[in-house]
Amino acid sequence: MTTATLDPATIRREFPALEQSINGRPLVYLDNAATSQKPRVVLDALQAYYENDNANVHRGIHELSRRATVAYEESRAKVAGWVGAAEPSEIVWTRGTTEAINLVSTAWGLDNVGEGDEILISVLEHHSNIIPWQLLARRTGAVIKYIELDEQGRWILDELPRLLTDRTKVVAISHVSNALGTVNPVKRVAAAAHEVGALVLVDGAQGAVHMKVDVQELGVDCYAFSGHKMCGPTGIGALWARRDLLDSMEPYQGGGEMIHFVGRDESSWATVPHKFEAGTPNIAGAIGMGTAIDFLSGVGMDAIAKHEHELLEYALERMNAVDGIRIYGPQSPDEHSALISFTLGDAHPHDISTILDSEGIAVRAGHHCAQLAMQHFGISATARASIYLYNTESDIDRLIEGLEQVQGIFA
Ligand code: C6P
Repeated sequence: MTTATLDPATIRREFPALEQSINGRPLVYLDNAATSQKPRVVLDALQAYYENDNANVHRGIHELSRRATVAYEESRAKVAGWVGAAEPSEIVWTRGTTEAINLVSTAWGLDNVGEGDEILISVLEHHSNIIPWQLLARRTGAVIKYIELDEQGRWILDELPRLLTDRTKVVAISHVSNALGTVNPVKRVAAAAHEVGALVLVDGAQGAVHMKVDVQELGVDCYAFSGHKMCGPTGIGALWARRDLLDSMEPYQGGGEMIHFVGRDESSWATVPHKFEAGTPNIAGAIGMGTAIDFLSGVGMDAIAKHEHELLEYALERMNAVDGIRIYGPQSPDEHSALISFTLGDAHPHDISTILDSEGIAVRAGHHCAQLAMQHFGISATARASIYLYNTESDIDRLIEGLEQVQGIFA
């Protein structure tokens, strides 16, 4: 049942991993952008699949295979509903966001991008949305262009008319930055990209996790996301793409399950989405991701977004009062997802993370697989606290205590 508000104390009880102590202190988990913790229902669904229904999908005539196939395809339908796909066949299971982007850059890119064509990405992208396009450019002779950032890590869109040309074949952009938390104006860029006939791919790894996503409303062609950042298991994710686009693409990998007929010289392919799902898939992972969607839907995405926003405002206010702190990314919480990237005086982000860990507080430190964004600010790393539905004000208070300790050591 959807509720307008959420009680994190109740929610936390669903997550066994949150019940432990680290270095003698109750765990404060603020590394959700890297991966979220998993609720008991997801863990139970994985166990139940292996205990009761374990069989390969779309292959057996027997009862276990039938059950596994039904659960696997039901999960696909849930994922389709999660992002507003027109039909479940528009969802291709992948290992995660990274594989979904590589699928498009390879299967679509090699047939549609040629020498001198242009690929537009942004300086804010995760390496998963840079390297696949660099590989494509290297193989085809295409050129990569960049949307630059302003001093708050927002895209500079005044340049868009110059950046988009009749050679632009694809625009690949993130919905939400994992390095700074910026919520990007994807819809606006997608509309401009379509005017020059470019394909629009969105890296939704940090998007579909925190907000209701409707790919039709966003007006994009492909949306890639991962299960493990939204309470699901690792090793599973999805690519949503328009059906006609998927139909027009060659397979990404060859093997079992993706064929219709195999001959000695020529073979034909299964229909979409199976054409893109060679080999035995991550069946348990897919079922777990569907269960995670049920769980998040039960809590209510509006309630989750509201809770995270309130916590973000609280965290920004308290963190801004810490002496020597610098917070990167948009200063307004309205342009900001529930993730705060920061440095503190002369303390190296790795030292910040180590000291916080000694207090049982988990944050990430490093370049966050976004080295271009770090270079934009002339730094090599930040510390990053990322919030999810089970975090509380008291988690933020513990973070502040930890930061004061760091400050004391490096003063
Ligand atoms: N970011 C982080 O700590 P995979 O690994 O395929 O599930 O997701 C890759 C990915 C792509 N795009 C964005 C915006 C991401 O945040 C991530 C994963 C993690 O920020 C691990 S580097």
